[in-house]
Amino acid sequence: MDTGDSQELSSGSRQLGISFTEHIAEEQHRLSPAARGELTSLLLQIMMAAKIISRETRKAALVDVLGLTGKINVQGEEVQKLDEYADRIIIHNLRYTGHLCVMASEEHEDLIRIPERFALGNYALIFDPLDGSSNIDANVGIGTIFSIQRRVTSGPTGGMADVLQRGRNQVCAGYVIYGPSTLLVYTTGHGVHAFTLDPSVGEFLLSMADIRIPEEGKVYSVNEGNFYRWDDATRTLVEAFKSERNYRGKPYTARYIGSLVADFHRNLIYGGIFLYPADSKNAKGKLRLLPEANPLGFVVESAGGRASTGHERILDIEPQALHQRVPLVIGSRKDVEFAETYFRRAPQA
Ligand code: FDP
Repeated sequence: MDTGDSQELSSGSRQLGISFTEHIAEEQHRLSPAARGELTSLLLQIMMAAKIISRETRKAALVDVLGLTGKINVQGEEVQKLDEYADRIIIHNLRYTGHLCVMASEEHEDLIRIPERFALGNYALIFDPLDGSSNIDANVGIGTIFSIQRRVTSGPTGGMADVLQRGRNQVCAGYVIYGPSTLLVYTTGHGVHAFTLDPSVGEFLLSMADIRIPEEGKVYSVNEGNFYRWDDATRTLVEAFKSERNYRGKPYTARYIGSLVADFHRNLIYGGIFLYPADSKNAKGKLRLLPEANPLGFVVESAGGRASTGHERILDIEPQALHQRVPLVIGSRKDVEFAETYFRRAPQA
């Protein structure tokens, strides 16, 4: 029986409807035929964790998982039960694979070591298990964000240097949104692809291939409740978006969910800009460089967009600490460039 390429069922890794599993196997073969499949297998385990988290978020209200644990995390925020659950699922699904040397989660103060009984691998995984957690109880889209770096240390364990790498070194990054449908978006720097979980077959199926963010958008997305905490440059910029004093010469539409993955994904598809600038309460911004800004920066740049602090490219920042925060200005290229002209006129915090 001929099971070779001549009988191909699909016409390539970017055919809509193809499963995530088949897509990444095909992509690996196409982009690096000599690879040993480590990254592929890592991504499959991330997909597995996402399926479990998706299942739990769907039935959470029924089984009393929603609500706070009563604990405060390293960021000084209240920890939601689902955050803890998602964090545990990811660690347990990834630590034994033999592909990771270390992990870092937004929920853990220190690095997460691979237990000695498991083999070490060539990659480091950085993740935010459940982003947008203040929205959990309201049934609003929340998500998991992940970033994969190649190991740079040698020795018996991975270390901080594996995690504290510039965003431009990322091998792969993406996110999963648990919303009306569960969506997985990822890039290895060669196109951004989205997969929708089909619950009837339990597989993520390719729903958008080679996503390109529109060069300019109509949407600005920022928590305007912080207006009186902003500096003059930020206030003038946001006023420009609301008026005709912007390069498009017409007002933008405001959209703010308050769940980074959901706000980011909407702008990726429709075009637009998301900002979480520094303010008098969050002098360095609120969002984290490693589990949030870097992976979304890698995704947006791979889709033709731009990610910046307002002063410098996110992916060029040399990380100093695991939980470092940065101002984030991200989205359509022209909108971000327009915003940068305002921030660059103001002194850098
Ligand atoms: P949350 O606090 O709900 O986890 O990263 C944290 C984050 O959400 C982002 O998802 C979101 O974009 C931002 O904070 C919302 O912050 P504000 O409530 O200050 O607007």
